[in-house]
Amino acid sequence: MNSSLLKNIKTLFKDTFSAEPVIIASPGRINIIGEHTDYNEGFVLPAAIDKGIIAAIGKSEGPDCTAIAIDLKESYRFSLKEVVPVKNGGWRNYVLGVVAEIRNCGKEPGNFSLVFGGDIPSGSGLSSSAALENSLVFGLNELFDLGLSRQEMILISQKAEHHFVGVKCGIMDQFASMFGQKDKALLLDCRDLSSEAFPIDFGDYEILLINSNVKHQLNDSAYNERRAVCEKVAAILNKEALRDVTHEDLLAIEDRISQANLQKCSYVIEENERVLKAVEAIRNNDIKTLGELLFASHHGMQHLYKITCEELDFLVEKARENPYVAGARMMGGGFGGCTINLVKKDKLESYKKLISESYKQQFRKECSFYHVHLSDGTHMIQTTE
Ligand code: GAF
Repeated sequence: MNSSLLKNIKTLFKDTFSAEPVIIASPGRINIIGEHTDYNEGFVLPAAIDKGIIAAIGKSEGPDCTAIAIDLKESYRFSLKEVVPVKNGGWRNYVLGVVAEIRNCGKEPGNFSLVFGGDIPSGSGLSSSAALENSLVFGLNELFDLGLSRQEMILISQKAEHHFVGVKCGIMDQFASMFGQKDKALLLDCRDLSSEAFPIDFGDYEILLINSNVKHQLNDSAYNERRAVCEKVAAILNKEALRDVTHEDLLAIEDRISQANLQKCSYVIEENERVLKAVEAIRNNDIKTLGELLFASHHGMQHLYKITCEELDFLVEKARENPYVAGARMMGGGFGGCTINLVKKDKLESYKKLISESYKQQFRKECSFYHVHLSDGTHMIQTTE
């Protein structure tokens, strides 16, 4: 819990609005492995982290709703009579989208006031957007007694992103943010949303996130294009999703799809298999195998799925060369954001020094480092906290 952020949000809310708010903490996520497998109804291995969004939400007596983004020092007033996407609306569309999708479920929130802020830089690939969506739907559910289950809430968050932001995301981010558990990772089957939370112990190694500080832009059509390719190939094969497709199936339609699309689908099939192998490796405390799977995942995203960038490839290459890093890969949607690295605990500081110097030399800009702890999902904070 970021106590200074919490204090600032509470103070601003109190100074601006008269109602007593509910305060919601909603975490971002990491993903150990399983990238772009979620919308193919496959497996993912994410965890919620101790960084995310804090939102104060209260009922409003006035005729409108007001939302304030404390970090950006921006505020937005809107009427529940007109909830439509705003062109280039940024964070506003997450807020509007959640309201619209709650209504699509037949529930009616009243006018509200919202102040929110976070400690994950947007564009770092740690799912600040899912954290924001979840905090709002969770808060409105509390405030207006809407009777939504956690599962209904994550589907609302996901649809808000589809319809108001324009990203056809899978369910991993919203799920991890909502259902995270302290010190545990979640093996999620994205087909039926069944999951298993299990304790993570990397022994002598620790997770280090390195932000390339290249802002990833999910609404970049590249994400939606990848999804469309996967769905098209599954449809050609008469399968529900790529989850059901094998390498042999792909070879059978080799002359009907481009080489590039065949490679993309191969990546998804392989990545799905890697998730299950990674779970096995974690259960056996086999960090070496887990690390190799992370490197292989990055290799697939770089050469087959083609969603990395120069900076991410550089960071993973450096990790590969270093004997104290068991594995590394880019994380999230791609084209920027963070790499996840498994680094020997007693070499962390020297590794960070080495990377920050070489990254600066190569790209004339800084990378940033984050240490994260696995934490609980979206929850209400007692106001005495
Ligand atoms: C983004 C999406 F929001 C997720 O649903 C997932 O597809 C991820 O990219 C890639 O694994 O974070």
